[in-house]
Amino acid sequence: MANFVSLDNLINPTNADAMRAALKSSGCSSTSSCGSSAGAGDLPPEVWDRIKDHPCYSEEAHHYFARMHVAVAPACNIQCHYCNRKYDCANESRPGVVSEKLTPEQALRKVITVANKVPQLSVLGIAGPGDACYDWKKTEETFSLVSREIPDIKLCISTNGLALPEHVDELADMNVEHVTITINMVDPAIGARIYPWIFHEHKRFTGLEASQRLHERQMQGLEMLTAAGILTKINSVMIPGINDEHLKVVNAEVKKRGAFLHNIMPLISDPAHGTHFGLTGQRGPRHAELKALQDACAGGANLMRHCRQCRADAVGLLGEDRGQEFTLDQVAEKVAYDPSQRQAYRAVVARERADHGAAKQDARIVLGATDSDASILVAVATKGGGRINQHFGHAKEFQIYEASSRGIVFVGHRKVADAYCQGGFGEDASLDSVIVTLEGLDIVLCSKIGDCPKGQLENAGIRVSDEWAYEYIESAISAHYAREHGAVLQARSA
Ligand code: CLF
Ligand code: SF4
Repeated sequence: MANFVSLDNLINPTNADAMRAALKSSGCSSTSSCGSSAGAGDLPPEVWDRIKDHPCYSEEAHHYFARMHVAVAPACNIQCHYCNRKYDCANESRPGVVSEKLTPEQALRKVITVANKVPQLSVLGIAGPGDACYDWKKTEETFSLVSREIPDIKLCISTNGLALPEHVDELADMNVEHVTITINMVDPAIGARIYPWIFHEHKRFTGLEASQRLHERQMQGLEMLTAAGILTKINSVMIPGINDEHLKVVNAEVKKRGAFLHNIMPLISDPAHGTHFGLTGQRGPRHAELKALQDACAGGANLMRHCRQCRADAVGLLGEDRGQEFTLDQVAEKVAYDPSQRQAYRAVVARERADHGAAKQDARIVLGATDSDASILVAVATKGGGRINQHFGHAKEFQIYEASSRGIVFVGHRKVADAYCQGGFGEDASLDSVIVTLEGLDIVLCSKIGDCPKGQLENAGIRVSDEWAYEYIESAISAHYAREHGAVLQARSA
């Protein structure tokens, strides 16, 4: 096995010295000179610098960095047919859902508490549970309080766009470099099927007029953000039969106006949520439909494929939610920020990233040496750090990669209803649902799996391997691909 620093090594030590010790004892032999740009890709350096710690704006960063949302903005000025903010369940992950709303002062204490305990924290987002721009005073006050205490935390908001234009200057002044607008249409006739009403300039609008106004404000807001140099991400909810084909047009239109990223997310629809779409039986897209739409948009605005559709009070790496560890009753009345953990973690990640970059480069060489047209889909169980470091039975989601001789691309994730292992024992009922979730994939890579579930998965036609436990994801996938498709493994060039 290659030398490595596991994510557990990085985050479990309780102080900065312990983190450094973990790095020192890892025996990692690579140096930054053998590393590639480690995810910088072909972005201008100044842009990479602004996204390299943002888990939503950089797929690579989401292996290392965490965001937290504070639910300070409950009021909303529009109604979306997929939203019902009254419903809450601590186990549920979808936008608009929170367990408790916070005042800006409570939010500050919570952010400091999380920053002291979660060294991966890099971004503070306000994503409702209503609209961050409409409930502006609380958004503004929260950002101002937090940035005074933790100046290096990135500030990020998500908005429906209706109240955005009047706040763009203030966002730029507050150094908010990342804004998300949810744009589901550029055709008001389609919008009328998604938005029953909006509230604007002290009046309520319905039907086509409502969607027309919303559309105009969204486009204006996007253009203003682009002009202000703010990196804007567009979130779109894919609603089969309503806006699925239309989102290709949305992709082109937002690209034209300078959007940095386009995140096409599946509609979450369940009658139990009490949303209009849930109650009327509007279905969400299947995995393959979502992927086909994302693939069809390739070449337009850059796509984000690693979104986890977070709750408005989410805390942690994107694939996990530690919000329940930081409810208000667990936050002290008096808190003081201690930057040492976050600083030490960043130093460790810088080293780890260089090594990961080198591994990715090696993987590209291995794949490029194959002589095959095959394209395979690989599911990975990971706790972060870009490694295969999670037991099959503990995985609540699998990250999905597509590999071919052209390279390895992250194409999404699949959540499982319940992890297979419950309280130390495998659950057959959970395994059945995991098997359905993994349908259509070529192989699952994890750090460990028992013979019994492995056999049952293989009977269902799904291969699983723990041969590459704790390796980098790309190293493992390329080695598997090369073995199956006839390449000769090449040694890393020094
Ligand atoms: Fe939050 Fe959104 Fe900022 Fe990220 S989430 S406000 S950009 S810090 Fe990220 Fe969550 Fe997807 Fe949003 S995974 S729902 S894209
Ligand atoms: Fe819900 Fe957000 Fe839509 Fe408002 S903009 S109705 S909070 S999803």
